[in-house]
Amino acid sequence: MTMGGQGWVVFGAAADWGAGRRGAAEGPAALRAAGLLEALGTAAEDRGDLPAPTPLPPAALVPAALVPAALAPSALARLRPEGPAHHLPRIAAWVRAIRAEAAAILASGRRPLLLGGDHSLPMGSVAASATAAAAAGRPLYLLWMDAHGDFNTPATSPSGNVHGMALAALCGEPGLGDLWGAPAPPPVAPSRLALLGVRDLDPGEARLLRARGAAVLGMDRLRAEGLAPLRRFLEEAVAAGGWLHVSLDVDVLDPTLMPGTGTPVPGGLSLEALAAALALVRGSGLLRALDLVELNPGLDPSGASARRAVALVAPLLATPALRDAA
Ligand code: HAR
Ligand code: MN
Ligand code: MN
Ligand code: MN
Repeated sequence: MTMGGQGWVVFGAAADWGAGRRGAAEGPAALRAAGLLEALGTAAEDRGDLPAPTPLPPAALVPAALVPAALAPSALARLRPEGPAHHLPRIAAWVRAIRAEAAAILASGRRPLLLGGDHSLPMGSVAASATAAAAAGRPLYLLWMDAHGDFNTPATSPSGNVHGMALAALCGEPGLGDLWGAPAPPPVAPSRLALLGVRDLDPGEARLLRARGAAVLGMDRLRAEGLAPLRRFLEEAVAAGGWLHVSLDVDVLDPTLMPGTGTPVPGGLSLEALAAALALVRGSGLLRALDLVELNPGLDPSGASARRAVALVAPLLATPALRDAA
């Protein structure tokens, strides 16, 4: 079979405005230096890194409820980055650029692989997947592999860091203003969302996740049930004729294996467990888009973190064919 119609197109977003510390912007270069493209083979195309976009005017983004009525525009500018969603105008510009790139790749019948960068950036790539799936009449399933829930809003976030709010915003929770511009993407349905490997939820996001009914396959559940809940999630997606987007935050791995990430949390996945989960994803034949985010190579001078990330995703991307190319 030919890979032309379903091959991967890699693009980088060297940005880390959504994270609490700098360094994830070096992720794309480190992943390439660790041999990502060689591992993907000749079927993949590398578009390089997106140019840094110009930040949007803050006034377009601040949700009305968070802006005191009498605040002058100059004072508004000073709300950043100390406000409830740090660096939002810059992040929104990146999100829009990433959405456009991923949408163009999907429209060409190929599959986008976003190299981050921090985990706010998939607000762009998942938005593209949601829009394209809706246009194709397919339900979008989203698998968020992460130590964290990323389900805060500016109102619940303990940090103001937007990478901890990305998934909530994608599910339609308010608070980030007109992040995407028009047309807004269809929200991800929490009933078609699974979080895998979670072990660090803030109280507000834990309540919100529970209220929305998303499947939280946390480390406690994985220890008790293994990958059976993930298998069921993927079977449901297959039965529904869905599309699958996987957003892989490298901090899902245990920090002893993945020290090169900005917000490590002990008690994470082993290499074997993550490889097994990704093998299930591959076997589903549904994978349409992948994000590989939160690698912060400066925190692991040995380079092992980047090499592990490449070794883990390479077999996933060798997926021979989609179940249904429609
Ligand atoms: N939950 C914390 C917050 O919202 C930490 C979020 C850290 N997020 C990431 N991406 N590294 O998963 O601030
Ligand atoms: Mn900041
Ligand atoms: Mn994350
Ligand atoms: Mn995380």
